[in-house]
Amino acid sequence: MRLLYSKPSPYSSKVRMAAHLCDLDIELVPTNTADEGVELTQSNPIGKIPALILDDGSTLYDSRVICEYLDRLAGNPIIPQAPDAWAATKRVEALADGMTEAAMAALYEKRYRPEPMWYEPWMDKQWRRAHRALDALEHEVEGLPETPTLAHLAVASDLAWVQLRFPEELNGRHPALAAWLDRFFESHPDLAALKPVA
Ligand SMILES: N[C@@H](CCC(=O)N[C@@H](CS)C(=O)NCC(=O)O)C(=O)O
Repeated sequence: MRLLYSKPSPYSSKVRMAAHLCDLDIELVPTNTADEGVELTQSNPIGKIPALILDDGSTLYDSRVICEYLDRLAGNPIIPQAPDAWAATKRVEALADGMTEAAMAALYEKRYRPEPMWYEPWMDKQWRRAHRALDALEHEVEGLPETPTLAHLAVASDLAWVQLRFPEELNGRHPALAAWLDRFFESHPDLAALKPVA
């Protein structure tokens, strides 16, 4: 299997952590989404990473679908299958990824639009969304089980991305989450090696 990814991408980081815990070997293909290259757009018409190319040439996206697939291939080591535990895991994943989606929308506003066109009320809305999600994550991480699940991977990759792009948001505004992230990566150095980096 081959994974179209980039090093700073939080969703790619989550998939790489999942593949690691599922003990699956995946070839990594560095991919710049700005190029809208043929391999990317043929693998994922939406033109986003991560995208997984399976051995038979078929493809999978987005990160949540890829993680589900890897977990099934490996016999469910990271997604509990009992309904309540499954729901708790997937809710935290959706919350962490949704937080990142909002913060990334605010980032993209400044990255991809000329400054005179930046629309502050829209960026403010994204940050209100991200802040609510970060507040909720502070409570959610307290209830996570000891053994890492997909929920831990989503929270860790998403928080590490916030720390990379908006360090003050995590270290200054959410020190409890920053401390959780430090503790998690200290206990799991193999996963720390897969966090988003510039
Ligand atoms: N919901 C998707 C989100 C994927 C996503 O937004 N990926 C970003 C990189 S982390 C991307 O490809 N951005 C390029 C763009 O939006 O043009 C997932 O979980 O895979």
